[in-house]
Amino acid sequence: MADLLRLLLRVAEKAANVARVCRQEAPLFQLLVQEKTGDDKNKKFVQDFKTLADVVIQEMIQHDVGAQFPEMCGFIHGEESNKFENGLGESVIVTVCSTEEETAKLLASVLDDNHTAASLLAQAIHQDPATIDAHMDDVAVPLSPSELGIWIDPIDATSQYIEGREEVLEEGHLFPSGLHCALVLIGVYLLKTGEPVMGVINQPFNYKDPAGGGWRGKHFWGVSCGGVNVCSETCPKEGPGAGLSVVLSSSEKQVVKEALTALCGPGKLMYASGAGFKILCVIQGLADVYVVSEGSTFKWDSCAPHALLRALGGGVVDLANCLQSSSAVQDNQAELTYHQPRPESKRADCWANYGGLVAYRDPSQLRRVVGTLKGKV
Ligand code: 2IP
Ligand code: CA
Repeated sequence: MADLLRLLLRVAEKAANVARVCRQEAPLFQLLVQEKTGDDKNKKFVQDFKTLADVVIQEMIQHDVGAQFPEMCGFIHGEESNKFENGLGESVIVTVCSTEEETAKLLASVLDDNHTAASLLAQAIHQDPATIDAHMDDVAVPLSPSELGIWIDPIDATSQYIEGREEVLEEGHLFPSGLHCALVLIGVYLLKTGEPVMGVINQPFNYKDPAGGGWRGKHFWGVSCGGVNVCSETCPKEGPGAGLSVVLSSSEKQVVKEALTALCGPGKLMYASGAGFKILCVIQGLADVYVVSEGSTFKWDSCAPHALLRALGGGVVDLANCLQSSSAVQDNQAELTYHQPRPESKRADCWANYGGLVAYRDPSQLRRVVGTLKGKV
């Protein structure tokens, strides 16, 4: 497990490099945005963006993990399909080749023979990132890679990534939108039970050097398995008697917003972009709870941060399930799982967190939220 964690931290850092390169090179960035069509379309948006960066990052992670752990090859999945269309309407399957030159050649065919752009991207994909050590060597988790599956969201909050607004983050403050909401999410789950056991989150745009040195990222990780719970973050201390703080999508239903306003302390109902970013806010203690009442998030959005929350003693539950039966909350039966597609749904929809979700650190806060929403959603 320590080897896998180390590898995921490295590939997530590589992914963050690709995300940064794609924004730095303006002509490259222009070429990258494409509109999603058909069943892959996230229902929530009239327009959604599929970027070549997304596809390339997902393929790169699949390639690197598959190379070190061949037994995991068929069990690494993500949001994107690797079929990409170039300006001439030709369909190209984007993959990572064994050499930088070959990858550059393949990418050039998607980038309408823009060899400069293709070389820049290929360079970032094949570059070795700095080693990130999680100091996990002394933690023994008896799991073999053949028991594990992976969910990848190459860039969550794509709309914020594309819009590109820069914020200077301050410790302890939730900044609702901007480049920092874009995250690379890699979650590992047990194939048999669907429990999330390891998560790596990379925030490529965490800090911008005011002296012009560019963007620096930040990484977060957690392992929760067989009694082992380790996380790069520590559980924030609760302020005495403070009301609950909740983070929501700005497009959340009015009835949910109203019900939670009554439960939250003044100014403690907040809004933010990005499903992964909102769960990260709960991990970091910037909010106590994240609620989504509809099936607008997917397995690749929640798997990685879910593992971190479990390592901190919290979790992510199916909201509909909790509202139906109180015992589901009490007996820990409502936690989201990641191994089974929803029957009779197509493509992306079969991996939606269909019943909505609640992400929490403290189970007693989860119970308060569920109690408040009962009969109202
Ligand atoms: C999206 C992204 C959106 C989120 C949506 C996700 O993933 O995180 O921001 O909506 O649920 O599926 P909201 O910000 O309203 O919570 P992606 O950007 O990868 O499509
Ligand atoms: Ca996403």
